[in-house]
Amino acid sequence: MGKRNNTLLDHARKAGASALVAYEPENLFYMTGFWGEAVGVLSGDGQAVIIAPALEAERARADAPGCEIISMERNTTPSSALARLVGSDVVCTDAKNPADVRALKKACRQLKQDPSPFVESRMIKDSGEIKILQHTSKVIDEMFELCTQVMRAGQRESELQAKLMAFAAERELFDTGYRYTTNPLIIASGPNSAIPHAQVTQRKFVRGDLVTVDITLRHCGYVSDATRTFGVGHVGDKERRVYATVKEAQDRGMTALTIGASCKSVDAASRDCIFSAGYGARFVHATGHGIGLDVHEQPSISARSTQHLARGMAITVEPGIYIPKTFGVRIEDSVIVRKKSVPMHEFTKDLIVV
Ligand SMILES: [Mn+2]
Repeated sequence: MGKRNNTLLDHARKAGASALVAYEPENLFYMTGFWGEAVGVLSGDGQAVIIAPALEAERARADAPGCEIISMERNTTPSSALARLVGSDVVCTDAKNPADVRALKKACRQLKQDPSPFVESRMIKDSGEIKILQHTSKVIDEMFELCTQVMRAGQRESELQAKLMAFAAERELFDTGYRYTTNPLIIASGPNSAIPHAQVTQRKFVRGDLVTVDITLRHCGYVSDATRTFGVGHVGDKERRVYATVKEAQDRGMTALTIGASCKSVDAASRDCIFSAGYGARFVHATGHGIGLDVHEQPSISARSTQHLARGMAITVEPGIYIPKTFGVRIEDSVIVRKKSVPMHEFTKDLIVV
């Protein structure tokens, strides 16, 4: 935690602040090791303090043994505790809730509503974080393996999701709580696969379907994300051509991914390949995104990104082609950026027909 908090304070200083206050659970966890309903305070001396409602105090004490825990009544404003801890500081915070912002303004010398120190620090993963991501990715690979064993024509999307989530839960991989879909996974069959963020339905797989299986799960706080597209029974020529194009685009994105490369150039490597094949307009999202304590974090691997890749970033490369109301293909790996980046996923990207 010590090293991580020094990094946080370095980035706070760059933002013109001397202390940090975290309200978002991801940032609180990054700062303290405790994921819960509480406020994390990091003052200039590098010492993190957790202000937690009484119901969370015991868990906070167990998960963040290095932190002082200040227990208080739920839904009361911790103004006096904040004033004592960071009263003379310029404070950077991720707080969005107006009541939290008011309390902070009252407590400290100056407040900056600027989450950038958290964003910047979290973007580069340390070896402990990378180990968790690698383990999570390995379990996701096992889930693709499970798909090849259990998927069959006549099975519902929802049935496959249930099987996969049981497998995941037994291995302590859980739903990420991503707010823009209501299902833990994306299992999109036939025409549903033309929708990048399809909801899981009761549709049964039929011979000739492509099925996109996008597995985004959290383990020990960290999210890994990978996608494979399977065929059911038989795959037509057009589907095979589109699959080959996406596979080539994913491969080119992976090859472009090196320390110092612009995120834009990685996006272009994938996008140009799809464009040349005549499907430019059918690739309707960015090539990738950062992963970590959040499903989508910085950097963004998109055409408009101004960021560059650095050692230790964790990102996805996930081009796709979506033919409305017909079918779609997406292939995605999570990767740690190194001089020569290698994906964290080993499950084949060749088309598997079940
Ligand atoms: Mn993704």
